Amino acid sequence: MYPGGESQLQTEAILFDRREPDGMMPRFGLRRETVKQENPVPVSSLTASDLAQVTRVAELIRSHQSFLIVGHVRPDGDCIGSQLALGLGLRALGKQVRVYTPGPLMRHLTFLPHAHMVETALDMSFEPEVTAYVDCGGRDRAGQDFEPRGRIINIDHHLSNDHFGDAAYVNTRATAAGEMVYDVLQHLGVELTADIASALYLAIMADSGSFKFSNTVTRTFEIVTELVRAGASPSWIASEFYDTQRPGTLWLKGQILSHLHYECEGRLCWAEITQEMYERAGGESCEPEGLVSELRSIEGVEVSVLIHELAEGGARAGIRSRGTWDVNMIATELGGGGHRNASGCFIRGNYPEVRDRILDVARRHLAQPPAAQQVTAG
Ligand SMILES: [Mn+2]
Repeated sequence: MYPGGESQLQTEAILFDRREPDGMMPRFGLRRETVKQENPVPVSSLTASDLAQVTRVAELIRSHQSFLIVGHVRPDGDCIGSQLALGLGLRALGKQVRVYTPGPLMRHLTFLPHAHMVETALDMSFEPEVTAYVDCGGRDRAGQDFEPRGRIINIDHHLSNDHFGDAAYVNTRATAAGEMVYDVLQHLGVELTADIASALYLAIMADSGSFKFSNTVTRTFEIVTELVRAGASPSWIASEFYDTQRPGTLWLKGQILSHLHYECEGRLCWAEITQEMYERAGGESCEPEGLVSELRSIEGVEVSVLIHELAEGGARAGIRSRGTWDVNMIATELGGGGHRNASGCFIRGNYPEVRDRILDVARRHLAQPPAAQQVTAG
């Protein structure tokens, strides 16, 4: 099941250099420590406030028996990986666990061991003592119709998260929600099995853009080192996640790439996927993975926007930026949110009008230097 997963690192010791990249608040100070292979030290270098939050979440978990773990609509690798890892970890503690996503569950997310645990239809007869939100920037991210039951746990790394719930662990510096689930499971003393490690590896790999995005810091690699040690196979997970494209996906990618729009002197690049394009490609499940990030990679482009026409009317958009451009501000103004360099929004209404509104807000932000970006209420 895990090609290469059984091989263990033979390294005697690893040196951790806990410096942050320039411009970031130092989280751990500069210190070195030696980690022995036979007895890996858990990565417990959290700030006091992070640790207090993790402790509260862990206490709520310890004192309850049944859990519904919920993620966001259109789950990504971080969402599914984090949900599964938390679900497996709590089961290992003898808890009763159900894992739910409003879906749709794309094919490249179903390869993980125990992926069948993820349900896309909510069993209304299940009455959990606790609902645990994972990777949800707000309660509404779990779907408009979803109502939590029991106490609420909130584990998330989005800027838009308002610390909702009875126990919240919100860390906007975390690479992925998976990193935070790792912290919680470590705190609970859950053994890091190969299955849990693989789910967490997918989460962190997906949200860091395979360790390329600016959210990739020393702590990312410290945790990932532990995951690989526990049996996660980087090559297998990357291959299952990225190398499973359908012909329709590549056709759609070709259509989008040959119809790119450049504005604001080339700093804004946008494209759209209409319902007609999805129909010709073979359905929305043929959506290309990571395409909006690829548009940002074009020389001179600072902000990229990929707009999807929704079957029910309106649009959702992925928005990416590089450097200091804060696309969370653009998304927030459009009723969405996310991270500084990666955000999104979802707007109902007439498609051409919604598309133009998204573009107008993006153009206005790009007309001024990044430091002068202003959010207008609306
Ligand atoms: Mn995430």
